[in-house]
Amino acid sequence: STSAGQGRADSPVVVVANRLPVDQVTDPDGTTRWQRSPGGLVTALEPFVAGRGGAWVGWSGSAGGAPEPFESGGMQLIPVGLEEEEVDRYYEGMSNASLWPLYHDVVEKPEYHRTWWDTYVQVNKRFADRAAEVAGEHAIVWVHDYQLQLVPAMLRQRRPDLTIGFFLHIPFPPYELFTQLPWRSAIVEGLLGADLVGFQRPSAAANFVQLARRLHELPARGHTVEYDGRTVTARAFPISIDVAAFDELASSPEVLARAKEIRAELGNPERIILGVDRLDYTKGISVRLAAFEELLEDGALEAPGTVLVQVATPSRERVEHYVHMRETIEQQVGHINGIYGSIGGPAVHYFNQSMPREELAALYRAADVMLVTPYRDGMNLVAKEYVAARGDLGGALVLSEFAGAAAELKQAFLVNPHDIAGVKNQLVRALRVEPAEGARRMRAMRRHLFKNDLEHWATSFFDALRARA
Ligand code: ADQ
Repeated sequence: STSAGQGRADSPVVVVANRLPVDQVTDPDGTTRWQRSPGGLVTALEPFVAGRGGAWVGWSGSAGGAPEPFESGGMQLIPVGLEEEEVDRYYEGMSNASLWPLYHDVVEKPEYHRTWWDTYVQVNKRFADRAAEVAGEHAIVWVHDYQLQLVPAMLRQRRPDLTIGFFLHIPFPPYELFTQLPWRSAIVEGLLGADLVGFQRPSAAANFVQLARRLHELPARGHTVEYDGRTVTARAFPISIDVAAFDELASSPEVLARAKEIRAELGNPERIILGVDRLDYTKGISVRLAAFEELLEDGALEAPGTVLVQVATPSRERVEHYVHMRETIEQQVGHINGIYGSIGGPAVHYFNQSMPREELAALYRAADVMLVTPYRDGMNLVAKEYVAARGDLGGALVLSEFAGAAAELKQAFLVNPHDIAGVKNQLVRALRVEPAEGARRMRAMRRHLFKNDLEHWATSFFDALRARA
């Protein structure tokens, strides 16, 4: 039993994620209210949680004490409070300045601080406590992402009756990199608390099984590890998007009209190249700017006949790596426009803004080539959104081999983002592809996506987890 205000202790399904599926918004009159988050994950998980007295445990996104649990969209929402210092150490420190770069091939050097780790442990305990309080007898609990890797074991210790799943949205590094982490054993043990550990790619699942074997000398075979008298399964569940919804949005009359308008506002260039990313050093934004600049320099491309539109959503602006990266990118953009731009005709249109989904869909529809060049990415949903948006079978996708999406979108123009000459070649090929050949590639990728959408992902994971109950 739980005390008042902690939610009812009878949820058959509990989702545990860093963030709640709602954002706190303040109206002009100063009153605050909760608004459903725009992300796809919420849409995907809601049907499994809502309507069955399910619960979602997460942080509200602002520092301070936890608001009371409340109901929203048929779910019990259980806020976890984080103090300012905990946000600094658990979220911006351990999660985004240690684990994020380490798990993305140390693209930037991870920092390791014991104070960050101690707070990470403390905050993971808090999430595990809330989940243990709200879960009903033999409930199914699904824990999400790198911020909460200790929760599975902490939860199992409190509630051995539960069936626990974990899904990692980002890559999982090989033994040689992972073992840098001073707290490597604790993380592996944390994850081994789950019955099912899901990853974006089979190689990530294999990395995890190998770690358990080599670091902990545990018996491991294929997808499974024997630990503490239990069998832990590690498997790939590649995440996706709501393909049908995105397809429909992108072919609506409003979006099509806006796509035309965008082209006109850009000065009716012959070719539009597009990049859309969270402003993150893993996304390889500099690489594509460099490739574009060299092609202008070589004379292979000319501005403003060909323009690059780069939309980069502000992200993690208090983490130092991000401040530097933003300066570098903005200098690069300024440099290219200084040399290759003309009055009213920049070569690069750069936006450090978040945009509504309708506007993104219109940009995808207007773009002749979509450039997705991360150095490392768990999946990359932008690539999938672009393909879903091209019901006209137009456009071409240039995609990094180091994005999880490359394993599925095989008909993309694949590139190694470390190889600038290769990126330039593939970009030029994509710009010049014959319409029939472009359509053939797009059709094949769309066929794959329609079969492997977000609902398919959520259902596969829940089915695999229920099979363990
Ligand atoms: P992210 O690193 O955030 O996700 P991604 O998968 O590309 O990366 O998703 C970004 C989302 O944000 C997309 O839906 C995109 O439309 C949206 N977005 C990007 N720029 C935007 C802008 N300017 N305005 C509005 N929306 C914008 C992490 C992992 C990924 C993994 C996902 C899901 O890093 O590898 O695919 O989780 O598991």
